[in-house]
Amino acid sequence: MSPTSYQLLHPAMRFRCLRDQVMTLTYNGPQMYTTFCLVQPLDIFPEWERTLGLPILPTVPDNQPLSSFDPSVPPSDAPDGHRAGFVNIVGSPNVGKSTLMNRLVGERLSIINAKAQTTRHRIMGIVNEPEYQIVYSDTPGVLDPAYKLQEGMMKFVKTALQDADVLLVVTEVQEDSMAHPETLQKIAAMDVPTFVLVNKIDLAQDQSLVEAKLDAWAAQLPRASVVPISALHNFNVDTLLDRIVAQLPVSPPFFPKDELTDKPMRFFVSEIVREKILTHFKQEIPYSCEVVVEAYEDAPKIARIRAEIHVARESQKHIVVGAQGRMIKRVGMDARRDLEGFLGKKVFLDLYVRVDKNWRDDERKLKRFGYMD
Ligand SMILES: Nc1nc2c(ncn2[C@@H]2O[C@H](COP(=O)(O)OP(=O)(O)OP(=O)(O)O)[C@@H](O)[C@H]2O)c(=O)[nH]1
Ligand SMILES: [Mg+2]
Repeated sequence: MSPTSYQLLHPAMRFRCLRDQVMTLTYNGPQMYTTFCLVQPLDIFPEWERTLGLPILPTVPDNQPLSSFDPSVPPSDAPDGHRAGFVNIVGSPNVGKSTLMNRLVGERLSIINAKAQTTRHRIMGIVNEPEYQIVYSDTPGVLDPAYKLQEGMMKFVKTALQDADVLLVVTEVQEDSMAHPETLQKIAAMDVPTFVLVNKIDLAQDQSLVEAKLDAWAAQLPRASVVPISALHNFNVDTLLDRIVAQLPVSPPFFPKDELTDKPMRFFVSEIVREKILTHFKQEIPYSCEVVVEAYEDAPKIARIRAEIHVARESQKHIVVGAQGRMIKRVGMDARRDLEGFLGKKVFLDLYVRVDKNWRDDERKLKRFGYMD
């Protein structure tokens, strides 16, 4: 299909166009009609139309070539000099990406754990100031997928590499190069402002080790700025923020200015439960569990939540439940305590364990859990 312009018949839409598809669409400002180019997929239109309650129609078929479309040009009602952009965080597993994003956003959006592969989704954290909006994305650690769940996780990373306005490549002081060389090559070929953040420098025995790592990364990604940080101890993170803002394109905001994330409350509830599973279980259990919030009743003083922990095998169910239900009780108690802090009210949490045979390789299940389209 050849590129075509479409008009969004809503007076206040924002969009983000990436070569052949529209990536994100928000609508929060007044008085704007806009056109955008789209090759595919057209099947997202009905969903948008339902959400907006408005039609999206092709405009005069001007067939504007995609190459002439510049999404960084602000529409006419962009506040003067306002900057906005997607600042995407990528890197090997366990290097501190989520710790950094939480630090930059100032909220505990992503769960953190000493075990690798803690983050499974792309999680956006939005920082709003009158003169800019930064949309950070935390992503799963890059790896070679061994099963379909990991394929889904790596798709999130792929998209984050494609739509970044600024890229934050996180590594840690012990890491010489990215665990996934193909991704490093991709990053080296990209043409967006890139920072390599050598994290965990608090663990370095001496300064010369840090300097050697900075040099090694400068050699691998010559166009990038290499910055030593400690996300955990908040070292150098403020300076980084100023440098990120300086690289943001001039653009209106992509999200309403009071929004903190793209994910719903249920997502964070399920992540808090999963975090407790990561804390309480070893070996394959954390990697075989998925948490789904089945019911969420939000009363003024109490939230009543029912969540299911899906495991891949019967034997895992026995481990997660534990003798006389002791383990699931501990997970539930810890999760409830955190949830009460997070939601700022009392929480009644009901946890169930359910065997969902080999869900990690079941496309239907992975779609339901949000890992695949
Ligand atoms: N000493 C030290 N530890 C850190 C620092 N930043 C993160 N960590 C620890 O490193 C571990 C992994 O942190 P995460 O933020 O979960 O790492 P991640 O890159 O998001 O991991 P995945 O989501 O599994 O890819 C946790 O135990 C953190 O507390 C740091 O600056 N110094
Ligand atoms: Mg993470």
